[in-house]
Amino acid sequence: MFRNKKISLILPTFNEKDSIKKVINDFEELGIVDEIIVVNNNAAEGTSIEVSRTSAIEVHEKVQGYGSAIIRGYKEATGDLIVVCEPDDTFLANDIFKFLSYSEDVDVIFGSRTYKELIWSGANMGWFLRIGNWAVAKLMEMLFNTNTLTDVGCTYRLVHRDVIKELLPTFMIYSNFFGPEMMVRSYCKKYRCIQIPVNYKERIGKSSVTGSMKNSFILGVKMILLILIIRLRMDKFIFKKPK
Ligand SMILES: Nc1nc2c(ncn2[C@@H]2O[C@H](COP(=O)(O)OP(=O)(O)O)[C@@H](O)[C@H]2O)c(=O)[nH]1
Ligand SMILES: [Mg+2]
Repeated sequence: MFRNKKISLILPTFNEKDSIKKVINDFEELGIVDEIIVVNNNAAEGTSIEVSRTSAIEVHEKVQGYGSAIIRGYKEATGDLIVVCEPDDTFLANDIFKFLSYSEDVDVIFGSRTYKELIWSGANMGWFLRIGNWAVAKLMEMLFNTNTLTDVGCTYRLVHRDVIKELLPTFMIYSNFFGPEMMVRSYCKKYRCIQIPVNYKERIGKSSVTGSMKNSFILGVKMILLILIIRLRMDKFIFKKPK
């Protein structure tokens, strides 16, 4: 609980068998998270056993995709404040306090992984990803007239339950570029949003999204197109929700 508000944590998982238990334990130790929901998205064998050794609840989402897993978690969460993080040990559990401290001021809080001082050695945030995220964030900032944005792909976020319930029907992207969609949908609905710096560490295990420069480049182009398409209100003609 945080000031009488129930806290839910969502951890989507695909390939984090070797780190998920540690990450859950890190959040458990804080003593403030009321509900931990692991969304098993056809995850690596052995993941469920690791989760069963913790207090987390596991749900299985069959539709593949980063967005699909997070959306499922949002549907399951019962807390007043809903936090999404990753079980690959790239984020610090302790950073949840930074999100909570702003939760009384605004509706949605996005993390940013591009602050040099908080990028740990070995983290997958070299110059290309850092500048790329920053550039796409600036495009969003300009087109949607937002506060300062410096990242579009950070999973670590906090949203109030009533806000996410209103946003859920607007989501059309269930794949790897769900992150920027959630941002622009929040701005379109005129929610109060801010972005805050978070620590970003070396991953345990291999990344399945931004592991190579080629994948990151393709993802970046898709994100730019998505932002432009939503700005031009063409999304309903171009995207289809999976059944
Ligand atoms: N690539 C991928 N990631 C998924 C999927 N479902 C859930 N995820 C989660 O999305 C998060 C981001 O993936 P990750 O490989 O860490 O990418 P990175 O953070 O860009 O290096 C992790 O928590 C994954 O477990 C999926 O279908 N594909
Ligand atoms: Mg990751």
